Amino acid sequence: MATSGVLEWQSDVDRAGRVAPELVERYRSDGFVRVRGVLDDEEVARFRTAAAGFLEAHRSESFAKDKVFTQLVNVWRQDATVGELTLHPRLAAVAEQLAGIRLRIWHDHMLVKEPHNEVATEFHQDRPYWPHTEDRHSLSAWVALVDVPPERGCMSFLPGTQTLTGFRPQDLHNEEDLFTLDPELRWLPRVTVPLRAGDCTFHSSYTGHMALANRTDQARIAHVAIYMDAETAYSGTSHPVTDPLGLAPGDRLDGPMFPRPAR
Ligand code: AKG
Repeated sequence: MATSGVLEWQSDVDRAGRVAPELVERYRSDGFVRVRGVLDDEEVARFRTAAAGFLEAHRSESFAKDKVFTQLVNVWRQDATVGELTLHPRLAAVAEQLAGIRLRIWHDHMLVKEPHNEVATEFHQDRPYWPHTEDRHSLSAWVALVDVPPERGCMSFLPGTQTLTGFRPQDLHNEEDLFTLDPELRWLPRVTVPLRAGDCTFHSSYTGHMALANRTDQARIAHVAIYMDAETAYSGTSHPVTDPLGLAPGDRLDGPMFPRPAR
């Protein structure tokens, strides 16, 4: 257990993935919550080593081609150790308590802000990008594999925005874009959430969020497991994860490409 002198850092989750009802309530009212100590020190070291190795071997395959982040998608299908993290039963147990429904993996991605990338990920919602229909809820588990203070690029959230379900996709390169859709959102409190390695934030796919720039010498390595309602169907719109699959609108997003996480 690490102490900061001000805070006693501790785990918010037991080995089986149970969290206190207050955390579930906080997630449901704010649209995000921090869960400390989802991974223990040994797990952090193992997953960080695997993620860093995968990053070195695959950096050139980044889906994002600019300085915002290096983005490696569906790592769980390519690296067995990182796959254990994506399908981690403790992480999934927390996600299902927060969501209150059965979930599947939509996809994962490793999001790395390289040292001194100096570029923020601007405010956006996730769900408008996704080709989903018939879903009741979806959420991301953003796992810090290194310490992520604000200066290394932690996330900030707009509490309560998980109820805003009608917006078009927003440009995460454009600081203004979300606020042009609703100028009132500019005046909401912005909650910035630093994480120690092994901590996690969960955010609803409709919650407005951004990540600060990395202004440090060390890479910000985050691994994000994204969960969708187990009943989700394909809407028919284009997305890099579903485009190669030859799906028809209305097909269920299930089977081995969209597994239920490990139990
Ligand atoms: C997400 O996980 O939905 C994000 O937008 C993360 C942004 C980042 O880590 O830079």
